[in-house]
Amino acid sequence: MSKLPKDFLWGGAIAAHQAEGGWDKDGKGPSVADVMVAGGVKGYREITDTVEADKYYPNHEAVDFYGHYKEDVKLFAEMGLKALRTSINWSRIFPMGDEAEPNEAGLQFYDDLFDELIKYNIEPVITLSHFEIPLHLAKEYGGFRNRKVVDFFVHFAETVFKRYKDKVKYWMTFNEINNMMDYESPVFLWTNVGVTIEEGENAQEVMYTAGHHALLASALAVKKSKEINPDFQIGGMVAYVPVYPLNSNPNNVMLAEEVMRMRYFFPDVMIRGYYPNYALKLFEREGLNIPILEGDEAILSEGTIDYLGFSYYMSTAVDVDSPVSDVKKVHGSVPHEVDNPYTTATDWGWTIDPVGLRYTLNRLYDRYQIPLFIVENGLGMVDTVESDGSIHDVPRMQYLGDHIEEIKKAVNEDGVDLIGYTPWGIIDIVSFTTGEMSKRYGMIYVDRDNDGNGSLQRSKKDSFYWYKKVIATNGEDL
Ligand code: P53
Repeated sequence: MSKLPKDFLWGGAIAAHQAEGGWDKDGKGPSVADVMVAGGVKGYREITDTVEADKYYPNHEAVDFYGHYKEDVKLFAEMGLKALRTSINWSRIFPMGDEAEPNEAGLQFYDDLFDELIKYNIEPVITLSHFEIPLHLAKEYGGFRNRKVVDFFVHFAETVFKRYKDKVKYWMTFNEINNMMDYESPVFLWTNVGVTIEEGENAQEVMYTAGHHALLASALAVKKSKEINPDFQIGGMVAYVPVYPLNSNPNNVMLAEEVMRMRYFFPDVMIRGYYPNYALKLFEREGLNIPILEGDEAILSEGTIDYLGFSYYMSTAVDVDSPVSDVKKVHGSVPHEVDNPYTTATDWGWTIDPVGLRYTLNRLYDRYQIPLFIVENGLGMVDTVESDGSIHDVPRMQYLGDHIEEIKKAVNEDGVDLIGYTPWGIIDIVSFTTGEMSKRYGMIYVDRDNDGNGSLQRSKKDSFYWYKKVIATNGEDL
């Protein structure tokens, strides 16, 4: 079988709020992530009004990538990473979000980080908004339900595009912008767009309003970016969890198709530059009043993205005969969801389905015909440290290897245009959905537990050596 392209971006991914810590260092303001206490597999993370003294907020210190980045980047280089995906912590640059002038110390941190990456020929792949909206914008403006926040985002984007125009080529606007489609679970609207639903509000209408504003913000940022550096590659980013029909019942096939619009709505607009008919029909049918103003259509059509980044962890299935369900899962729920008898699941209930990744690559490439980038994939599991300090994370290597096999088929047999692969949590970080440290994805272990104890010392898991070999052989030796 022929190899993956020579310039394939083998990498790793993290997000600022889950890795950096230093939540109030050097002028950083609090973000929406800084008021989220730890939860668990069974319950959502509580979102507090302000930072409360007697509560534990795992993102405040996280794994202190802020203080350890040089050591960590050196380990990434040793592994052979060609790319590191992370995000710029918005409230490090604009502590409140609505300032005219940025915080120089925050900008300097990312200059130093990008310089360190470039020193080792590691391409930075940067998300502008990965659940790190300044808390002030959420509290005082209502987040992206307020159109003013679009301007603040664009100002932030323009500031960092200008500052890093010679250091960063690959950008993404919003991480998993489609998470907010699960608007009945408070955590997704909060982290995606800084929105809280008030008593008596039509949550669907609020979501599409904030969603429209986020789409405008993304499109305006894309347009602005090209004026700053026409070589920039600006992507969108979605959480892609394919929804299968449970069986060949035509009604299930159609149901799966409809439910998949939860995944497609945002990229449809970001890639085609206009609202799909199924959404316009929904607004009409449900009587949703979405503030699409004159001129917005032009903004959307002029700010289409260059590539689509996506996360892939799992698939799910639906059945018309199953109730819409009020079981809300911490990782997001879809209506009529049922267990798929053909897939197994992790301890956190995320199904394991490598073939689903090849299917995903094909569905997305067929639909959009633009380059794709797998910017998250991985297995969250409990790691055991042996008495000699070694960590034999066999299931992780198995999971990643099985997925890489399917990636190779998608590229070599199906002809999908794929930029790269950056497995999630390349170094252990705080889990987004649960706030735990024990749900680990890393190939580099960090000594820290769910309560914040531990030396923060880094060590190599077996998967570190394994992934190094995978990269060195361009995916041949799995
Ligand atoms: P943790 C749902 C489905 C797929 C990916 O999650 C998801 C979600 C939740 O929105 O989120 C991404 O740490 C997200 C990362 C996150 C990662 O999945 O809960 O972009 O920030 O850490 C893994 O295991």
